[in-house]
Amino acid sequence: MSEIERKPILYSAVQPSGVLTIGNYIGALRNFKLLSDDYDCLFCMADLHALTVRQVPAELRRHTAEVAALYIACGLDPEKNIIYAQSHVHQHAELAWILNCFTYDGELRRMTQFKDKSARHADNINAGLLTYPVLMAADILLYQTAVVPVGADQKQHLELSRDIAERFNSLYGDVFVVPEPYISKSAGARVMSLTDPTAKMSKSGEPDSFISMVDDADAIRRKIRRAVTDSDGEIRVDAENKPGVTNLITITAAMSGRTPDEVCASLQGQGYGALKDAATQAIIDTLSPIQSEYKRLVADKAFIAETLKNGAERASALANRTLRKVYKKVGLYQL
Ligand code: ATP
Ligand code: LTN
Repeated sequence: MSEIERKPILYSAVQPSGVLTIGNYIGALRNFKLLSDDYDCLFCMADLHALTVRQVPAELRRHTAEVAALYIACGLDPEKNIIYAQSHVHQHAELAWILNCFTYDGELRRMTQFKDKSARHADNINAGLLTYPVLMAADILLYQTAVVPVGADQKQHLELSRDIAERFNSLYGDVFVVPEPYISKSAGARVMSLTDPTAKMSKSGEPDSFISMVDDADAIRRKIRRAVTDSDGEIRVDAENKPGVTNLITITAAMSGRTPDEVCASLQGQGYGALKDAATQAIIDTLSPIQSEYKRLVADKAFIAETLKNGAERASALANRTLRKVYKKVGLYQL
């Protein structure tokens, strides 16, 4: 446990609301292994957050184990890093309640994700969807997190976490570390849907719109072949006028460790067929080794269970210190 206190804390979470996509990989997972050298890291499966949208119980359970296996298959050592499920550490829900009392209704209603998800799930605009960012603030603040790697879509939520932390600290003294966003060099890499390249690729999108981390070569080839492009035939980066082609260039570059310019230069004078072949190959080459490791891990149910148990124990010990301090500060009777 002392090891976890030496370096600054990095916190990240993914909702186990589906199978992770190459968008999650490019925007998040692929950077984590490098970061884990410089930070003490917690990687969480945000299963409580996933409940804000209706889930099939058996699938939520399965996806939670799968995300854990994927984290490890992407090179994260579960001894060195804390890999755990949010619901296994009860302090998250408890701190979220307290923080709810330090967050204003108006702040929550302004959140872009709340507005988007309310529109997409108009039949289920539950209170959890509104208070989602408060639970996220609790996740982060419980561990005295210094940095949170976030994609553009989560920046607003992190700002709110900072506001809540500062509000609480100004009332009760320095209880929370105020977290900084971590914007990686590749933060610009936002992967778009293959069927509608003006929308973000999302694991809860329709099946042909994303490539999952566990898709086989045939599925990858088929989905890329069908990906929306345009009719001008030129391979160049122009997100506004050529979102589909730009997206394929982004994916190819990210998956082959090149810059978008290098990808364009290597395909000069060729058509979209060549771009799609290059994208397909880059994805298959990157995912193959991860997939074989993933298959081995996910089949080992005892190992996954042990990893989650160990992660929850370590996370819980850390979380408890912050929660005790908060309870004391706000005046809850101490036994
Ligand atoms: P959902 O479809 O359930 O809303 P999602 O696929 O959008 O989920 P999240 O679980 O919200 O993914 O995000 C996990 C991490 O992956 C976050 O750090 C997020 O910024 C990153 N991420 C998600 N989608 C993309 C994308 N298309 N491009 C780049 N990064 C992404
Ligand atoms: N809201 C995030 C998932 C998430 C998270 C967090 C990310 C939940 N808690 C804490 C960073 C820190 C998402 O949808 N990407």
